[in-house]
Amino acid sequence: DLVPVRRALLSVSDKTGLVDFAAALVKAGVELVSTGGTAKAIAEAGIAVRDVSELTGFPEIMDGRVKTLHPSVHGALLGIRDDPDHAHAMRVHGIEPIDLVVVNLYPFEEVRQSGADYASIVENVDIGGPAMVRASAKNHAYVAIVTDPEDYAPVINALEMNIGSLSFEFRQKLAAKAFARTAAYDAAISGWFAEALAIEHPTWRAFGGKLENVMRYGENPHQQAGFYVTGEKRPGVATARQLQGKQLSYNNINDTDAAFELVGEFDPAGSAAVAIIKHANPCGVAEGASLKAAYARALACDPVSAFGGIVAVNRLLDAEAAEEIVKTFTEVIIAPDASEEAQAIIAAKKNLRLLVTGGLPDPRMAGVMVKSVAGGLLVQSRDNAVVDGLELKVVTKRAPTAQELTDLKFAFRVAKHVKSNAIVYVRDGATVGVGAGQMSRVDSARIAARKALDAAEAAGLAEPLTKGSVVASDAFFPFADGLLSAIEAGATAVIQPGGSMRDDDVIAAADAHGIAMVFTGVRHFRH
Ligand code: 93A
Repeated sequence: DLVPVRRALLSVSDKTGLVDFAAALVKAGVELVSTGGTAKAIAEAGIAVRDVSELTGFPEIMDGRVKTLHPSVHGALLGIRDDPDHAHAMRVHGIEPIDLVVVNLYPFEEVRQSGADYASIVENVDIGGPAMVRASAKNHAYVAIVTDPEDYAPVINALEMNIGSLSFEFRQKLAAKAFARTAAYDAAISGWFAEALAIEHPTWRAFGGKLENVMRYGENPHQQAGFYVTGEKRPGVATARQLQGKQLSYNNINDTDAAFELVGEFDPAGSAAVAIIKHANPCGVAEGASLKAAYARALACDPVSAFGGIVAVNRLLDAEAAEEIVKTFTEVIIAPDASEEAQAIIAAKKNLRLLVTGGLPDPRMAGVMVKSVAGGLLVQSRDNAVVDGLELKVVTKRAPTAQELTDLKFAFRVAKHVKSNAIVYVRDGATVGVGAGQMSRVDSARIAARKALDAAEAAGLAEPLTKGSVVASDAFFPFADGLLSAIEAGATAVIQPGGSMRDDDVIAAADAHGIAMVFTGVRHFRH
């Protein structure tokens, strides 16, 4: 399967290593044919090279748009040498066979990155180059195609080893690489169009799922975004029916998902529950006898942040709750269902999106979560641990009271849905302070306590609701300081995974203040 390399066609935009490679090819007895700029660079180095117009009998025309798109070139690349008809056609038409093709394409990607104007970008869409690359790669039974300067040295080595020939295996590998290059090149071009027209970006498809819609923009206005559905049977933002309002934005979908997953932690048979979400974190979660009562308490936790938030409820949205919710500017409401009356109330707010899901997600259900990192995807199973299924261990002298224990579980359920480091204060089935997303746990504790102070001030209360509250931490306290900060804020009981090297210090601090503390043994990091 060794094919001797007698003639090479070189046409490269990136001229890295070109002259050395050309010289080595000539030394190996290869005749060189080349296009305008490439031929010039080779000739200037004093290396013999024929111009491709000599082969085609045709000059480069249209500013180079047509230089190699000619039967003399493509016949030389595509002809099956062992086929008598093909060989005959080559003889009759004077087509000189080409055994090695060296092409790298117009730098479309770089030109596009450089912020060039539309016409320049279009001009850098290479047509003749990919045509030669694909023709040679198709005909790899006879032709070797080199698309990467990194392969120049291996080609010369192989030619030396096989006394002027290349093996089939080598040509096959080069062909595979060539098609990968033209595929990536075309993806870059169609990606450029996708951006300009706000249509599906070709690279998104690699992540799977079915395209539901292309958003006006992503997390920020200069980012493109699409929403793909996986088909997972789970009541939630991807399967919900939108009854009214504008199209959901990227951030809306992300926040609505966070809201509904959180409210799914609360069994609607037990009590009504409401979660208000901003930037994927809860700014208030509460249970109540009715959704209206629960909403009022959720809102009271942080009324400032709730402005422009997402509201999720765990029961059929009724009229009295809808009436309360529309009093605050809200982006999205998501509910298992909504009564006709509630729908009519919401209809008065044209832009407010109302989503109904037909049920609640099961927090225990297994599932997959995907996150992209530079050059890769991180995949993990969904955090489906729920506090009711955990064995809680009292580690302090004092055990929590029944009311404290109920609130501790509530707090831990919420903490699972707060970005780490998460600290959640709860009193009587409502969050009264949430500290989210800090790099230090003690900062989260302080922020949560300070927000409770602000809320108390806004409500005209004498003291913050953290006085006599319980507190949850999504991961263990590495030191006693975070716990001491919570005690200072007025927490009387604590729930946390435990497992720190300094658990003994933390337990001693709790005991010294008469605090009840339970360990869950399970951590709820969320990033
Ligand atoms: O303008 S093209 O689409 N039309 C062609 O016929 C053609 N032939 C080669 N682009 C064409 N090429 C490209 O020109 C090659 O892919 C290479 O990137 C470049 C080399 O041009 P020069 O040798 O003039 O520097």
